[in-house]
Amino acid sequence: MRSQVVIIGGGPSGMLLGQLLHRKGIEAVVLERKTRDYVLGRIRAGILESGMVDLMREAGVADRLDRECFTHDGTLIAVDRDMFHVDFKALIGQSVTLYGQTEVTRDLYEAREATGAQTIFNVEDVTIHDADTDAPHVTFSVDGQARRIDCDYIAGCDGFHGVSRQTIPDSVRREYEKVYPFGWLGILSETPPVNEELIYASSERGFALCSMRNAALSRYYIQCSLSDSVEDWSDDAFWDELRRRIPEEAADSLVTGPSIEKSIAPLRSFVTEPMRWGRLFLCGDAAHIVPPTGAKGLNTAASDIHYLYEGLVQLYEAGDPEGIDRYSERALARVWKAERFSWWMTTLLHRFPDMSEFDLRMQRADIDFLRENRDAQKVMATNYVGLPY
Ligand code: RFL
Ligand code: PHB
Repeated sequence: MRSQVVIIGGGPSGMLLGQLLHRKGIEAVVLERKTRDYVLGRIRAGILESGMVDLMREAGVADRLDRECFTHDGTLIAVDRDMFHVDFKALIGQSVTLYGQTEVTRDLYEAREATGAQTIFNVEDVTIHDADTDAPHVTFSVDGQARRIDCDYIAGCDGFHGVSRQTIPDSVRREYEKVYPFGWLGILSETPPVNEELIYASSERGFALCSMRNAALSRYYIQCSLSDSVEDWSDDAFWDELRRRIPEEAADSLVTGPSIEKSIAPLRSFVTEPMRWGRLFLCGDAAHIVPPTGAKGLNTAASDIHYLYEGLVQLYEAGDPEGIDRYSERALARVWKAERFSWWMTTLLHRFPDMSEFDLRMQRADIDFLRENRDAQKVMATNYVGLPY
């Protein structure tokens, strides 16, 4: 079998790229290790930058998003019992969009299915061959049968644990990593959100985030220990702990209920360089990870897809390789700024186990400066709504 592009990974990066390329008449097969239901069952991101929303529109998959999304003009930052507002709209005239990654992925799957483009699920042993030559191919097995696809280009959209990144030889690949000494325990519950906008809360018991999916579905997170498991946290224990970490007015109005999903995610900052090797391009979590504090993971995946898509269109339509040749450089320039912002927001708001009294005072001074200084708030707002592509 032959395809112009093989996309490894049917998460949001791979499906968005597939849909954009399809609209330009560029053929791409998607290989996904899991089942469709498994992929659509993942609960992850909630906040979309305008760049991501524009890409969804360009891919022709934004009808439901435009109908059902919520616009957030700012966010709340809480410190112990105090709370202040960072008003993105008033500060820089921009907003963010609340629309779950689960919905983004569903819209992309439905649109792809309507086009008849090929997605192969349950693939095993995906292996990339000859990516540093002009004739790469991908082998895999499905239902016990060995398969091969010859192609022009390979997009490695297979997340942090995928095979694409590992295909780049050690002598070429550099990795930069910071592992944080805590995780996030998240729950989804069919309860009205505690507040219209998100509340990012720093407390002496650790970080908490109040988010949502819609008027009847809330998403909450608390910083937890890396040794915790989901079974250690009953719903009641979760709600009690959340109440202790958010301002009293929010705690008093919090509506609780049974969780319908509960999971723990470790926090990590990670970047691979370069993001291209020969005819293989890494996109999204396959190339970089951010801690979720700045809501940048999916959004940074989207900017990668933008650069790669533009590059491939420039190549296939005009025969000009400039865009794909500069893909890694362009993507990384934006990735590192998202990494910095996510690291900063994580450091600002979490309790690290080894913090000294001095470290705590530094953290407090940083938060106070943000509360009092409009320029500092503008810097935060500019990064949070998303840097230009
Ligand atoms: P994904 O979503 O991991 O998808 C990769 C896909 O590749 C498949 N795969 C393979 N397929 C074939 N062969 C192989 N060998 C394969 N290995 C893996 C996998 O099954 C999977 O389907 O990566 P992608 O597409 O790059 O998307 C990245 C985003 O999912 C991620 O960055 C965000 O979810 C991060 N994130 C957030 N990002 C935001 O922009 N805003 C947020 O508010 C936000 N909140 C979050 C988050 C991530 C979280 N967790 C759980 C890590 C909140 C949380 C709790
Ligand atoms: C979410 O709603 O899941 C969410 C929102 C903001 C973040 C992280 C996660 O920073």
